[in-house]
Amino acid sequence: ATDLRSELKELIPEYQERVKKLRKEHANVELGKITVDMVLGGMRGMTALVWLGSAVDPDEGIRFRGMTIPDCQKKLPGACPGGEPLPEGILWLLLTGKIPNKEQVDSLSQELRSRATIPDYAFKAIDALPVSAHPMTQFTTGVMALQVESEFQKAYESGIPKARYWEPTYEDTLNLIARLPGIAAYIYRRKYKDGKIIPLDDSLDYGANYAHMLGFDDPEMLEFMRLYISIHSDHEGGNVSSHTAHLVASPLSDPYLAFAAALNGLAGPLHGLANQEVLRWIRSIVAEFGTPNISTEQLSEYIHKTLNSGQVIPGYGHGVLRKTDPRYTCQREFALKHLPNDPYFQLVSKIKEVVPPILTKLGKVKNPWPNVDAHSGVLLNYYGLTEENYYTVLFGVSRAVGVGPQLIWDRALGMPLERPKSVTLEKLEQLCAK
Ligand code: FCX
Repeated sequence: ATDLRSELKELIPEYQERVKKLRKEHANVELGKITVDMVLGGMRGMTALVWLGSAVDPDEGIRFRGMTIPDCQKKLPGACPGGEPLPEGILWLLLTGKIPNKEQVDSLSQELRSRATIPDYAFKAIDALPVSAHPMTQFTTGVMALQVESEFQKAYESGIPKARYWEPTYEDTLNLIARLPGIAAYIYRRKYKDGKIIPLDDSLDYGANYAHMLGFDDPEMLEFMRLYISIHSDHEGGNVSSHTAHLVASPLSDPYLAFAAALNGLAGPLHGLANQEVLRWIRSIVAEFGTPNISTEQLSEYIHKTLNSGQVIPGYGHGVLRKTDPRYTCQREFALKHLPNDPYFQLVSKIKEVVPPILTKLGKVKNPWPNVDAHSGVLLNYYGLTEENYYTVLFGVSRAVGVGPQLIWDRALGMPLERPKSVTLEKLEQLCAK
């Protein structure tokens, strides 16, 4: 089918059967043991969630429905032949597990544009905040205002049966994804530019339209936005934003409520806000030495200064990854192709040489290598999106493309309310004393 909803509808019975079979025939299969270290250590390594769209291997990094980033670049349709994957293609892939053709992706582009109209009160809700409010605060406020139109909430109130929950969830998710760029662009224009809305361009795809509405029309920037949204979309289910969305949706909170919660998690400096922190840190290096063109010794000295003051090196380390993040690598390749001589890019390259040995020497850092956030800022900065406090909003728009499909599957598969067990500290001590 050229229509995503019909394609999905055909798949649901088969997936439902698979889940039913697992629960019926394998309910008691053990997936590992739970240790005290896991309970006190942020549940690292504890397999506790099902996530259909993607999985992260510690060494290899992300695969979207089994496909690496280079696979996606090769096999998913681009705006032009050989171009970066269109986010519409990623959305299609994550939701259905199938590689869409150009016609399917174009029809999804068109569908998203047709759903993109934002009610005026959403802009007004944002306007009620001072311009000085952090862009992520303005963003969640905008998303909460969009919730007013939730189809799921209306359908639930009118008694929709459980077997059909996925349908209004699909509608909410597609409407949310369609409207996020307009909300996000408005925040950028309001905070940093003239406040005037640049309307959607009917000839542009999703990623290009977002760049356009922000005020950027350089074809290279449009390509970067397509790549950016695609690689930031999904990173399996246990990261803070994805897990939050899934958790909050589990008592049947609608996709807007769930996604606003996810954004609030993304806004933490150890998660999505790290992209902002990276550029801020790079700027502080340049300010310290008066130039981005510094020696290895100067850089090493500055890294030690950051660590000695008790701060983390933003953009380095990861909860799951143990090698360089392929999302970093593909941004580096994009930079090598389009901006090899940019002094900030060269500084980022130097940081990648100097930081890992220093973090390794600390002896406690499990992954000294760069993550996705170590690179995005210098690319955005190069294309004129210099306001780093805005960067996490770009991450947020992208994350909806990954989280949204899972929320639809959660309802299609009848996933229950999430409710793990907790213990008191005394109880934990008692269990250990045994
Ligand atoms: N700089 C300095 N210290 C670091 C570090 C870094 N980049 N990364 C980890 N460490 C420290 C931890 O702070 C911890 O120290 P402590 O025992 O004194 O508290 C120790 O090393 C062990 O942490 P580790 O097990 O390696 O890492 P975690 O799984 O606990 O945390 C994050 C992973 C990502 C939170 C951590 O590496 C970090 O703070 N990195 C910097 C922030 C960042 O880039 N976040 C973005 C991550 C991601 F890509 C995303 O969500 O977008």
